[in-house]
Amino acid sequence: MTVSTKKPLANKIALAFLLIFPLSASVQAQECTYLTGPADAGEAIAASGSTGVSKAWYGDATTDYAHGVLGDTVEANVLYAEVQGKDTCAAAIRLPGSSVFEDVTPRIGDVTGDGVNDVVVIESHRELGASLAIYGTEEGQLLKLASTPYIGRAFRWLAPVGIADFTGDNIADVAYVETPHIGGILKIWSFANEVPELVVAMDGFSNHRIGENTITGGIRHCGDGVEMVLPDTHWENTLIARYRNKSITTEIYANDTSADTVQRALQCK
Ligand SMILES: [Ca+2]
Ligand SMILES: [Ca+2]
Repeated sequence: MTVSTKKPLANKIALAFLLIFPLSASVQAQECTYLTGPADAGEAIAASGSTGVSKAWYGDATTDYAHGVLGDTVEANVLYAEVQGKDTCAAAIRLPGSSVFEDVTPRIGDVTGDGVNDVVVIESHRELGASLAIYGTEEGQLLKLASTPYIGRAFRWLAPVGIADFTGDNIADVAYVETPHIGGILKIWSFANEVPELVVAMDGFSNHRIGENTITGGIRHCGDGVEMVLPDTHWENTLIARYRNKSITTEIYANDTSADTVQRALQCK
């Protein structure tokens, strides 16, 4: 309930203030209004000094896609992104009703090779399942630069391993596990010049369990090139996977997949 109390003296003072300082109302800072996203969705922040997208996060919680592999059926309809050096409200893009961002957090990196940071996200279509999509910004607007084909069926997901240059062309690539719950396939994609290209695919991996709101494993640099840390399909072993000579080789790091073990592997221990 709103209580209205008349304060004639205060009103006169306020009016006098406005007459004396007529510009004060027009120099107010711009208000940015953001929709709230899924409760456990994190934000991504780019390294300082980089160009392009500096911060990205999800908004507008929706229950339109009742898959629920991330612990609840609340996903996001909107992606927000701030751009380095631009002191304005964040750019925003809303997916059409057929799709949601089914993800834990956006990722920031330059995967197109132009030196400008992009946003890497998971989009799920209600009939075709997940796709990995790359967004950039242009004149304050977010736009999709490239994406992988949808998996092809509803409720089929993918979980990113990380962003790194696996191929050695000095342009970061993206690795993910497709269908990590039902026999995961590790895929590395290049998005150089905004052209999606599947570099390699190999089955036998997983990096997510149904109901968890985190993705297990990731990328490590331990002096022997880029390596991936992730569990095998049955979550029996923690593996180190490498892209070498146009194929993926694996090595067993440990015969368990506990969070501690995976963390030790990521820390090169
Ligand atoms: Ca880029
Ligand atoms: Ca590359």
